[in-house]
Amino acid sequence: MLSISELKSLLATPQKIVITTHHKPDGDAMGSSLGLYAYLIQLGHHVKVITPTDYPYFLHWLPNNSDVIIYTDQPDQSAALVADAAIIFCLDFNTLSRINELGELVRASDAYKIMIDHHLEPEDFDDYRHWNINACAAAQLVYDFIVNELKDGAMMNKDIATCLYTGIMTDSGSFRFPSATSAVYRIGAELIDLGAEHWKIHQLVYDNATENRLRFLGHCLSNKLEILREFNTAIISVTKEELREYNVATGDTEGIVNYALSVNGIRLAAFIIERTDKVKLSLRSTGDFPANEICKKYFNGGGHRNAAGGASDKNLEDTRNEFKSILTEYKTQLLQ
Ligand SMILES: [Mn+2]
Repeated sequence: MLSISELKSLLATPQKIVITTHHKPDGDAMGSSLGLYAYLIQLGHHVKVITPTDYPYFLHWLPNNSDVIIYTDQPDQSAALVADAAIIFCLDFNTLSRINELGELVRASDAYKIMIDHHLEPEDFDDYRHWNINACAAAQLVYDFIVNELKDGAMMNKDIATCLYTGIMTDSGSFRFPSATSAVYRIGAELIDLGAEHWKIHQLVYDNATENRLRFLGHCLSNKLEILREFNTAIISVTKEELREYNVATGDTEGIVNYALSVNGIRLAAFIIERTDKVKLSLRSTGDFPANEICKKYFNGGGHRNAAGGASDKNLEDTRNEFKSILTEYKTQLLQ
């Protein structure tokens, strides 16, 4: 393990640095990565952000987005950068399986590995860890890392603030989840003072839907929403054919599960989607209902208590039925 002073002295001279984040990056993954990127380039480091896969169009406006390398587009260049890096920052994930094939490349690299994350049960692959499950976003921890660990708050600027605000906003449900504590609001205020245009960021992320996305959402709500009042649970499940029919792109399915959760009295919502290789599940819950437990126990996944995901090798119909049969076990908690 590295100490913070060893890490600080390492960062005192220009290094080859890779920042990577989980596959199918979301607002926090990209916001924390590009926020740290904007900080590190100021110090004169040679920095690359490498994502395992592509990510939604509504994150492409983030500062320095054009410098991001997508592993699946440029595997050889990505592998060379990882092998050559002196430091690899791993943001918003804590097991190497979350970054697909990049994971084994990172493991094999001689670089110092720095984990900045807020997910449960970190794997032991890192040399320095800034980890806190109570943080609402990895972006919050990047803020804390720069300002309180490296004591380099003077280097904060508008680009960093914009990226970190995006990460905190998206992972905290626009500052409304219980994880959005008064401390998080204070960081938000600080980021606004540094130049983050909160109204514009919100608009670019949330009021930026394609026509396809909105029509697909309409289809899900009108035709696919299933309410199980006996379990206070709502399910939306969609087939491959429907994804094709609506021309659904990366990111278009994001957040649809939250509409199911917004129905009055619903404690648990599932969005079940048939992908080419697997059936994927995305669960959301309210209060202390452990969505992550269901994902971990039955669907080879995990996540946070109120937001978790998993996958199944069964077909869509069987996966939906399996999910429904599991609800009996949780009936008391669901009806609380
Ligand atoms: Mn996150």
